[in-house]
Amino acid sequence: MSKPKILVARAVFPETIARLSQHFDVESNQADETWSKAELARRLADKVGAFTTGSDRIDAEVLAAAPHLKICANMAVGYNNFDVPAMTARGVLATNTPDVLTETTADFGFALLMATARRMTESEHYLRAGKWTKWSYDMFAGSDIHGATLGILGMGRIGQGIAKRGAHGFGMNVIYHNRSRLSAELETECKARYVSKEELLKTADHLVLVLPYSAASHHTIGAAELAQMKPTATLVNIARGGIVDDAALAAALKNQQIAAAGLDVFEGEPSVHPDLLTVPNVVLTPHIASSSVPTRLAMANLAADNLIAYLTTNKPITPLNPEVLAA
Ligand code: 8YV
Repeated sequence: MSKPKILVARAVFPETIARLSQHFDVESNQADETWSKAELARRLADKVGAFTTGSDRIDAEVLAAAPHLKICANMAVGYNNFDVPAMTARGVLATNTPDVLTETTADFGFALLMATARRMTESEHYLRAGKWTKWSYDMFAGSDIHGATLGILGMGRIGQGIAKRGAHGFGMNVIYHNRSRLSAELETECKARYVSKEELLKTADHLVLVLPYSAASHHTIGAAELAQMKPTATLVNIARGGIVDDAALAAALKNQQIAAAGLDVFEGEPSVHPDLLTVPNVVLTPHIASSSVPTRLAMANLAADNLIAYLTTNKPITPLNPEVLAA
């Protein structure tokens, strides 16, 4: 009997391909070519499953070209590349990779915060450029992490991980805002106090964004919000491009309306707003918050396991639209 056909839309660990190949006839993109949406749709025409990443858009148009498709397994916890209602309407299961990346991503969020507040990349560029000729009393003087007020916008698993690092590791005063308030037990565990968005913006010394992207969270931080922040504040975005209005942020950094920003995600990435590339008080990284070797492997394996579990036993591990199963 021939094996079911699946598509792996981007290059992944060879061991993940090998694992999938035990169950499926795998077409993979190990060359890591950049496929257009039309190309992705064309390759999905005869597939029952797809292994996707955040760069692969699955919407009604793609689904219309993939009549046999039963599941798209995203190697990401975020899934704004999926039109989930369109997938549900077509009976296509969506899965993501929660939990396995929480601690690694929280580590990175904290690292980016520290690099930003303490001006690490700016000072490194200065040193590499041969400009360091003497000690100065205020050389790259930044802001403190310990004892400062850490604001977190979006208090899911990753936000909680950052809160715990700040509160327990660095003695920070942690405040947060979220669509829904955490239980009293979780607030105690994270040593975090719930505040309004306005209070968060006004009182945070360091504001970290960890909320999911949707039409509702588009430009959650724009010119008006940046204007409410302290002039000494730092802003860190490890969530998604589009949550911050990058043009407004570049202007705020240029005018020193806020002190600095650390950005791992960008509107329209991998393109980066040109003004962000010219301001010195910003640390820029190419969407790597989850990128430790063990975590990326765990994410790939969970996406693969979702494909295997659903297509062989009908029991996916981390479904996003379980109503498809009931139907
Ligand atoms: C991924 C991420 O690297 O999991 C997420 O939501 O943003 C990252 O961990 C990226 O989306 C690739 O799929």
